[in-house]
Amino acid sequence: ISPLRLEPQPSLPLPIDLFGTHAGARKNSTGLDLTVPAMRAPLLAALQSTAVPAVATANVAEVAKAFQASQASFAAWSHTDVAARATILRRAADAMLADTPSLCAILVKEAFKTWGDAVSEVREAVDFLRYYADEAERIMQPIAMPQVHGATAAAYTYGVTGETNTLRLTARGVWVCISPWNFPLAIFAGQVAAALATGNTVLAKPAEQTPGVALAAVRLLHAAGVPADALQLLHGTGETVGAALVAQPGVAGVVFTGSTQVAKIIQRALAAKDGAIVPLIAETGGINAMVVDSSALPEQVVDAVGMSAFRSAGQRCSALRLLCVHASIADGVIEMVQGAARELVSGNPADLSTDVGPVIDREAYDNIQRQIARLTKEAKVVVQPAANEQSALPNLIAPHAFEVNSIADVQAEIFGPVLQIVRWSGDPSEVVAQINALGYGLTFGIQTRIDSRAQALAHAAHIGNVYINRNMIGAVVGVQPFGGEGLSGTGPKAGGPHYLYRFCAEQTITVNTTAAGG
Ligand code: TXE
Repeated sequence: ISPLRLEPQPSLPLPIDLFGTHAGARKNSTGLDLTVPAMRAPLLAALQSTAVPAVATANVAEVAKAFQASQASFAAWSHTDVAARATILRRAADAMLADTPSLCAILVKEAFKTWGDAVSEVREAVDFLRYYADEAERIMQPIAMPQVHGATAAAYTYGVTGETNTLRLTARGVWVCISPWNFPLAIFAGQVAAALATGNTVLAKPAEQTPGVALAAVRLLHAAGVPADALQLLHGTGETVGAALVAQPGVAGVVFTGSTQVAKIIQRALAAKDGAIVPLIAETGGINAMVVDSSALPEQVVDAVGMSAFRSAGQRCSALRLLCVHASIADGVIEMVQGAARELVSGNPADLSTDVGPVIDREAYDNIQRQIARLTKEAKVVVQPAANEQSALPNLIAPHAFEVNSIADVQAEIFGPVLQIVRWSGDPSEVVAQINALGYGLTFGIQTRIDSRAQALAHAAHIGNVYINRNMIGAVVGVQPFGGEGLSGTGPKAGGPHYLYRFCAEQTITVNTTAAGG
């Protein structure tokens, strides 16, 4: 069975004019200097030579067949030694790294990533593969449990003699991996690698906007040695293929990144199924705030805002949405935000000097424009692009900022380069309480020169990732485990030491060593 029938994909309307426009290009957000010819040349060559792979959508019958094939491949893959699975994933990581230019070219053409964002995304995907390979090897060794817990037998009531206890982790079965378009390679690769490293088999459905880069990644994983049936790719919309995957009887788990609304749809669908209680790992959006007190350094704040609110066209789940600035420095900070926003170049992502590319599609564009129109009426306009900046490319939205009256006015996540700013005075812990009340809990920034306050506010926030005196972009694999609370997701954090446990079943084996045969 091959869910990957190839059909032409309409090519994307990107006016590519690379060679005339990159004179004077600047270091981009990753710190990668694309003005260095040796770094730039392979990327630009790949842009010319790499086409976005074409894909075909699956139907519901194909989903069911793919599921059966996945179940059939589970025994062999889950019994493959963890070290062998890890070796395969590391081989795929090496291949992915070697393929950086062509993967970047697909990300630029298909997801409208800037070059800097594309390069850092490939690196993140590579890191996910390597990290989960290492982690699986670390955690999947059986643990011989002690006969008595604690330093002294006297500390606990019970100990055991005459038996051994072993704790082991095992794969659960077929995992459904559903990924979004905003990190169509890194999130996709992370989900898939976590499930495969732990011995599960995978049915993956990438976002319908970005199927090509997922297909390119799957080809590398298959070539590295992942059996075809252990990793299958199903393309189509969420409502059809996504829902059909979740509905398969016998799904062992679902890992999802996307909107809160769809996470809840999946949770309800899983709960309604007969049979086992199926785990869901969901990573969703957030109304991410930054609290700036009167001691903060305005330059640092504004750097953080430029990076967090507007880069990647605001299409990161971690992006800053709400800047809460102390009234005593608000005028100065707002003026600097206006200046910083003017500095950002919005335009063709294939152009090396572009900071902000188009948003993913017309639907996203229309949604963001609706929110901009509402805020233009209800709030004070702080940053608005010139008309010619807006019309340079289809679906381009240059940075916007609005001043709103209160935190409670901010009800929806706007998944685009739109910042809301609110002034506060009084007790900063009250501000954190209001941010907590929004119900999301993904990222949170604190800007202050008072260390004790920074720690107190961080501890008061019901938020998964807190960034003190820096920007709020960051999910460094193995260093900054990433994931939220409340409406922002279930955890465990991706790229962290607890993530793989959720993909595994735990088993203790107790052997009576005094019995015959023991
Ligand atoms: O996400 P969706 P979209 C948030 C952000 C954004 C919003 C919408 O708030 O504005 O989501 O983006 C699949 N059963 N984030 O529309 O719809 C779908 O096909 C099973 C946050 O892209 O949630 C895609 O593969 N699957 C974020 C995936 O779910 C379904 C990243 C995500 O789609 C389905 C992107 C269904 N019923 C968006 N419906 C982050 N945390 O990074 C859809 N899907």
